[in-house]
Amino acid sequence: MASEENNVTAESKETKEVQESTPETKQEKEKEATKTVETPVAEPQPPKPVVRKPNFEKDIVYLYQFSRTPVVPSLSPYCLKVETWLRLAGLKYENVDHKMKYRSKKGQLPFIELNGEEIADSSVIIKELGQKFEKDLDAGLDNAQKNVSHAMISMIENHLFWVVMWWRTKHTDNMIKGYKINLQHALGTRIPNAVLNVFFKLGYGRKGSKKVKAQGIGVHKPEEIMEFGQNDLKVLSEMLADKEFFFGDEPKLLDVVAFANLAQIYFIDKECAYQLRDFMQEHCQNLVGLVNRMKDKCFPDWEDICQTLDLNSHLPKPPPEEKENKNKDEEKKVEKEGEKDEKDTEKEKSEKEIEKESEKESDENKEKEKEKEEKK
Ligand SMILES: N[C@@H](CCC(=O)N[C@@H](CS)C(=O)NCC(=O)O)C(=O)O
Repeated sequence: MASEENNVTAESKETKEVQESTPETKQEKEKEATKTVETPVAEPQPPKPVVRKPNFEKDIVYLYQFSRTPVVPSLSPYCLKVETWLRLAGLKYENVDHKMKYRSKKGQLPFIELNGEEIADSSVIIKELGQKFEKDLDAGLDNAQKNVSHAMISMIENHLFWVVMWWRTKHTDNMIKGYKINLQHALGTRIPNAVLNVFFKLGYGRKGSKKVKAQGIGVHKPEEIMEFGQNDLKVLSEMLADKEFFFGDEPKLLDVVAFANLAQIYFIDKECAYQLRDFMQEHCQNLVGLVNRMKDKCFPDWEDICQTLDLNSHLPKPPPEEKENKNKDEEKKVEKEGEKDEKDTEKEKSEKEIEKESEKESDENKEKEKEKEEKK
């Protein structure tokens, strides 16, 4: 009620103001009329696309994901899922080398830009691209198979994924070694890897642990979490049995999701101790077979990707001089970013030092107060 009353008051005030400013004399009225005629009528403009790649080509999918690693094309199963799907669907796509700087409006990777529009979240991307380009890997499945696929994808992405995340956040050192992560390259900065690794371990470890706990998996004991993961692998292995792919001779969406997640477990460097990989190798050899089949089918350039860390090894290379100019531009851009990163890191460092100092100070104050109390 009160707000209605306020509206009424506001309305009458407005009317009053309009009346007060209404032109009274004939001259004034004429002046007003000419004003209206002179004002050019603005042509309705099409909305400007709000994209990070303004020089896009029509119907090319621009994929934003993490940088490559020497053991797996993406450390994110969701990014690997989208890229694998794009390749299986045969759509034209280009990875945008953003040095892990951007996130979608939802705050995550992967996202794509298509014809000036951002689409975020692997499932939404696949659904929307599938509809637009009439590509549905699951078209041949019956309803019961589609339901099984849905349940399995949910298990992988909402359960097995978190088991893997838990391990990563608990063993950041092994994660860096196991995936041979080179942060200097990944972020396109000149800050030494030793420094970057420390920040990575603190940031990723702490933030990741919080997320894993909030999700629920992280509250359990390590041996229980490993058992959860092994149970998921067993289910997938039994479902695959001796088939080429989960639903027969051709890969479907479930194969794409399984591959993108199992690759994270299987391709981790052999030198790195990892219980889940050992379990997969010992007890789920058919899943190893599936991972290798998917890799061969969708990533014939896998070795090239892992050696060169090239995000676009699937695209024809530009002629040398064009490439040189492009490289120079990239270098300049990366250099600028590096300088900015260094400043940010310095800032972060001094913030941490300040935090430490104030903690120390408050500890000292507490000590002094305690001493005072004791003297009394
Ligand atoms: N439901 C999302 C999940 C994507 C996701 O969790 N992405 C993570 C990486 S695996 C992310 O971007 N995290 C934020 C970050 O790393 O800054 C999808 O399917 O795309």
